[in-house]
Amino acid sequence: MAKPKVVFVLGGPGAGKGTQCANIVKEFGFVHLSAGDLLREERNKQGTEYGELIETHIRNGTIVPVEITCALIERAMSQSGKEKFLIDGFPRNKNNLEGWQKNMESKVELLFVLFLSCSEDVCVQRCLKRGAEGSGRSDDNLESLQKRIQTYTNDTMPIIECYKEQNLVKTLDAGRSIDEVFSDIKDLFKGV
Ligand code: UP5
Ligand code: MG
Repeated sequence: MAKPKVVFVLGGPGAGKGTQCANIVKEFGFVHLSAGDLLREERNKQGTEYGELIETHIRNGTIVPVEITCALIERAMSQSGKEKFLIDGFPRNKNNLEGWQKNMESKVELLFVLFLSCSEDVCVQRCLKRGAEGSGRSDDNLESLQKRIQTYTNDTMPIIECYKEQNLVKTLDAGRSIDEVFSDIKDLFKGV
């Protein structure tokens, strides 16, 4: 049987990963797996042993150990029964990358990495706006956002660089309108 196909979607907080993944799902039939959403769902479960640990990382903008995140992703992939996945917001640091390489890399076909590139300022403003509109996310506040940006710059950018060296990264300017960004995304997904 063919291996499941994967596109990683990376970019800073508020770059539009979730928004654009929803658009891609509608047009191209991928399954959207947001690592952040999977972690928030796990945190909210009754009786999970990881709830507190996940919440602490989310508030501090630090990264949950890969064993937890990768297991959630793998489970969601197999439960879906589908074969084309957008993995949104993962891998975000060296620990994530190494865990993925060890457990998952050989089981999937990585098509490319979609990098939604966006200025720090725009990222912060979008998340603050979402928070003010009642997102309910415990990390949509200035203090958490400063930490999320720091983690993104220090830990996630080197992972994107690593994939760039393998010529796997497709970069788009995500500071534009949702429609403008999606119009370019469509060109990238045609024929996938
Ligand atoms: N918006 C979107 N696009 C817009 C546009 N072009 N113009 C104007 N507005 C736009 O969008 C954010 C907001 O901006 C929305 O209000 C949207 O309408 C608007 P969204 O599509 O949600 O952006 P996204 O990039 O998905 O932002 P998100 O906040 O989800 O990104 P993060 O990467 O910060 O959050 P995530 O959920 O991935 O992770 C949260 C935390 O979980 C991490 O900080 C970490 O602690 C933990 N985590 C891990 O530990 N490991 C993981 O593998 C993943 C997460
Ligand atoms: Mg998101």
